[in-house]
Amino acid sequence: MKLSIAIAENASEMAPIVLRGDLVDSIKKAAQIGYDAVELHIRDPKEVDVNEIKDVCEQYNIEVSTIGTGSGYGMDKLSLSSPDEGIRQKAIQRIIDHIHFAKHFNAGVIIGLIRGQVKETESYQAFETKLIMSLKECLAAAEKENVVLVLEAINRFESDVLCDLERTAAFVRKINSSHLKLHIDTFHMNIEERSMVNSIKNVKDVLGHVHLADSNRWYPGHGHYNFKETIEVLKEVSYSNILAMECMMFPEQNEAAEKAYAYIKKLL
Ligand code: LER
Ligand code: MN
Repeated sequence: MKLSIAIAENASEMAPIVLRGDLVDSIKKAAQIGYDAVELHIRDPKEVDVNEIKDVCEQYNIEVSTIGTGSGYGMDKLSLSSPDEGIRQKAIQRIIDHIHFAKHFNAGVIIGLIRGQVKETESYQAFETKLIMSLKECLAAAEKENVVLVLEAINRFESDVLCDLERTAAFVRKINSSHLKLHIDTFHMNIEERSMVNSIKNVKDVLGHVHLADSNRWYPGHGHYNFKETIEVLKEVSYSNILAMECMMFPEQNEAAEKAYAYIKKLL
């Protein structure tokens, strides 16, 4: 398993983004700590210089594992399940832009909060119908570019739908595309799952991406989440992709990035 870390140019104080500021500087910092990859959280890929990112990754021998897309929902209010056709089309286009950007790095694209929420639609059925329609359009682009989309299970306090692994995996299986996988996050699992071991074993057929944060969303090792157990079960189900640190930057970003790396590295 390779270690990645969430980076963004800007993020709110409590957002689970570890390294903030100039993307090139964060990529250098991540490489110097020992990370294999970075997870780029970006609002609109059109605002990012692909060649600049490619060059620094090559120079520092580090990859871009994944693209975080949540600010399209948080800042631009885009939603793949919106009843407003204009908003839904803009959300599809934003994800397609992310797919084209991700293609340069052989990276995955995260479908997290940008899927929208049931409470913003008429009913669960309306939500699901629109989300499936939108994902099918995004997946047509993803299949063409051979980019994998990962659908994140997000806890009930942030999302009113697709919160636990069982239901999110069922949704992924229902779509039945080789380019759509399940994305799990230990912070959300700590709230939603009854047993981390059983939950992970039950979704191994669709598992595609993992976020790591401790129970308090600080860096792994600061709270009481059992990472040893989770990493053992990930090995048992032959998960060999990315583990991305998506945690808060406390007490300070460099310390969080270094401590997260040291704690998880020794468990691999
Ligand atoms: C995003 O990956 C996530 O985990 C959500 O909590 C949104 O921040
Ligand atoms: Mn996450």
